Amino acid sequence: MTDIITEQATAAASGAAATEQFRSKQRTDAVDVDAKRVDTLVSELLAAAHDIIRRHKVTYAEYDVLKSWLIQVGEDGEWPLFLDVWLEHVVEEVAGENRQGSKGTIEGPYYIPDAPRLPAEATLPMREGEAGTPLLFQGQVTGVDGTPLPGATVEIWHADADGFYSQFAPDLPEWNLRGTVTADEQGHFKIHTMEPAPYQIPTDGSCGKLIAAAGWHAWRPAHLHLKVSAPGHQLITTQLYFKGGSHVSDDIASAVKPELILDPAPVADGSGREVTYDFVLDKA
Ligand code: MBD
Ligand code: FE
Repeated sequence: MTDIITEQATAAASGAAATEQFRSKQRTDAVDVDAKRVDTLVSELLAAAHDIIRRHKVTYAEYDVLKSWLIQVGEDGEWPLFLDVWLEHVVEEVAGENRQGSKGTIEGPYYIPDAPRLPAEATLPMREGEAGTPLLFQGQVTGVDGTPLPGATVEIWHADADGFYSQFAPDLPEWNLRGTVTADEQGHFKIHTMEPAPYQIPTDGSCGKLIAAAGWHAWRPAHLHLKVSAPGHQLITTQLYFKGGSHVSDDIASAVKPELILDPAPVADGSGREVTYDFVLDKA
C-alpha cells in the first residue's frame, strides 16, 4: 500500500478543464450569425425533435429524464465532450469537403495551444519511464503539388498508456505528451513518443450515463492528435490511428477515416515501432 494520496480522474474535473479551455479560445467572438440563419437552423432542429416526439410518443416521464440529463451535462462541464463525440465529425466533414490535401478529422476537447516548441527531430515531453511502446513518428509536410514546406509546424498531443491527457487528468506533468514541432527546411519531422492506448471517455459523468442507458460502449481507438500548418497554407486538424487496434472500426466519436490508419513497423533493434506519414496542405 502506498500512502501517497492520488487524486482520482473524474468526469467533472476533466469536464471543467475542457469547458475552461474552450472558453479561452473564444472562437465564438469571430462569428456573427445573422437572424435568418439562426431562424432556419434552430427551427429545423426543433422540428426534427418535434417529429421524433410524435413518432415515438415520448412521455412526460421521458421528457423529464431528458430535462434532468441536460441540466446535469452542464453541471458536469460535459458539453464540450458531448458535442465533440457526437456532432463534431459531421461539422468536420462539411468543413473539409473541398480540401485536396490530407484528410482531417475532429479536434476533440483536449487540445491546448502553445505546447513547448521542439526542433524537427524531438522527443515529446514525458515522464521518466513513461509507459508504453516507443513510437517514432516521422514524415514530411508538402503542398498539394509536392513542394516541401520549409518551417512547417506539427502540433501533436495524445493520451498516455492509461488513456489520460495532461491538463485534463490529475498528477500528470503540465505538457506530458504534447509538443509543437518545427519541421526542417524540407518540411521533415521526426517525433519520438510512446504509443497511446485506446481511450475510454469518462464513464462517471452524464455522457457515461447516456452511453450506459443506451447500451453503447465508451471507447475511442488509440490515436495521435495533430494540427499541421505552414505559411500560406490551410491548417489541418487531424488524428491518426493504428491498424488492428481496438475500436478502429467502432469509434464512439465516428472520427476514423481509412486514410488516417497507420501501420507502424517494428524498429530493427527491437526498441519499439516506427511509421512514416506525410501531410499535404492545401493553399490558404
Ligand atoms: C478524446 O480523446 C477525443 O479525441 C475526442 C474526440 C473525444 C473525447 C476524447
Ligand atoms: Fe483524443
